[in-house]
Amino acid sequence: MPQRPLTRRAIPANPIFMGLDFSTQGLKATFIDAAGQVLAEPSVLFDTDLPAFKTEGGVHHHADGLTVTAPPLMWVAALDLILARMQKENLPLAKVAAISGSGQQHGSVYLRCGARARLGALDSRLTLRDQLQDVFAFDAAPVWMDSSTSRQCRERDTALGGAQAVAELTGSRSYERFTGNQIAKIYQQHPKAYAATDHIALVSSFTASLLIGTYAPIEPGDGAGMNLMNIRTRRWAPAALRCTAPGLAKRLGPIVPSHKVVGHLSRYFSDRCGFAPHTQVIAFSGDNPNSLAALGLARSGDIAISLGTSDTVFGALSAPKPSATEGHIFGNPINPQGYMALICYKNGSLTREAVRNEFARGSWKAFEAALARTPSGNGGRIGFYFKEPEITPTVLKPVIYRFGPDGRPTRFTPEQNVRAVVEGQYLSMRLHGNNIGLVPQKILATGGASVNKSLLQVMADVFGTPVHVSSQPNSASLGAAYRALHGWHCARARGFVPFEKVVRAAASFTPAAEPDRAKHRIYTAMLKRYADMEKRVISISAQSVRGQGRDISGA
Ligand code: 5FX
Repeated sequence: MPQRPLTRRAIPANPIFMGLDFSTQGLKATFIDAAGQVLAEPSVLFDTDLPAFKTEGGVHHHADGLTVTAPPLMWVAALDLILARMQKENLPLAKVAAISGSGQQHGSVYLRCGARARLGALDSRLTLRDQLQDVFAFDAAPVWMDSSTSRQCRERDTALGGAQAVAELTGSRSYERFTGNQIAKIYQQHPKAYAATDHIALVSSFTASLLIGTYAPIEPGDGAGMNLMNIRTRRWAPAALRCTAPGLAKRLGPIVPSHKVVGHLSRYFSDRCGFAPHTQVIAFSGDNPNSLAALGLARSGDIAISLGTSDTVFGALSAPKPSATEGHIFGNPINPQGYMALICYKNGSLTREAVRNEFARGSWKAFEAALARTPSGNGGRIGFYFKEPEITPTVLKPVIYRFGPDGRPTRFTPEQNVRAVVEGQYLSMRLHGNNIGLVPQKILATGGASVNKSLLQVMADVFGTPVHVSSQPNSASLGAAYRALHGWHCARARGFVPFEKVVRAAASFTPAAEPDRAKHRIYTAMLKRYADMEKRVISISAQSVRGQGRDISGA
């Protein structure tokens, strides 16, 4: 999609729309016009632009190896900084008619009593950061990479009748990173701070709250990532709240449809940055629901694979089958009656990069050459590379497993390691995607690593379907901008308007790889062995976490 600079001299006659994406590593804004054309995309990187917060990849890893948090004040400071950059670039903020946004999913922000009043009375001469330092009941927000709440997950399973019952009710079995389990841990370990908490927000609703000057509600795309929302009614599930912490409903506030105007931009932003006072703010959602919106996936059919910090596989569904073992069902942010299915991997780009650094001299060129020199199927070798504790499947300890064609642990050459990490990741996506109804006719590849053609060819061969790519490598902020445009149209029509009627410019896709049928047959034959080995890996890893196992990680 061609981009042209947006300056005061090139102010479009029509209103413009802004999407803000608070991802794990940074904040990005996407400005579009009413036709969906991208106009400008300023951004901020947490580690380098805000070094005082001392994050690595936007987060703090704690000494227990399981707890991962981020400072919520950093997100506030990032908003200050990106707004300053927008002003410096002379972006015509007064033309912005509506804003929506995206946040890394599952992360939670705990606001103390008095926070609402503070948000509503901001002084436009000061930064947000200066005024919001002490509104947090906790300075650390648990984020999606956290895996420290296994105990709370088991307690939820027991209270609600088992893993399948939790999945049927909330769309997912109990997952460590899901917000309800994080809230339960905070309530149990810090009861005084929990008592002092007036409001609990997701990253998405917290950042929307900054804009509207009061607590913004949660919507069903992101609300489904908490193990607290009834996935079918899209309301809080009382039994799920009860087994989490007392007084939770009032701390969470309501759930509203994703296309709803949750408020208008507070006066602070018109006085300080020149936005129009009536700018609408549409409910913010999670990064994955926003990525779905960027691709216009309102109905079942195509699936998307996003190759990013976390790899995700997702698509729209009309009749979800929540599973006690696989993935998640979320609300579909562009179809209020619809759903989306998602599988999430923690070991995405950073793990591919770690293998590249160790076995391909840190060069993508050498990585691609290694892929080209090795046969599809890797001669029967299968590898599992968990640099981070993994979500799909659950593996709580970082470890690498390598199996030879005879199924025995073995060493791989550098080239075999390169092929094994790529094939293993896609075989896993095919296996687990199938299990929750994500069977692609066509794959839309997005995310930073989707620029790598040889990765896409292996993807096409493993799935046996064509792979298309978007000209927009990072889609959550674009999806948020599209949702701003959509919500604005819905508000004007005083009711829901089908997304595809008003957002015709959903990201344009171009073919990137066609499957090779013979290679696809090799992968289909490999899938059963992969599934069997994955079971072994889960079992070895569970024993090793309990201190009885051994790692088999020959290089
Ligand atoms: C989804 O369930 C996830 O945990 C991740 O994709 C986060 O949303 C990344 F921000």
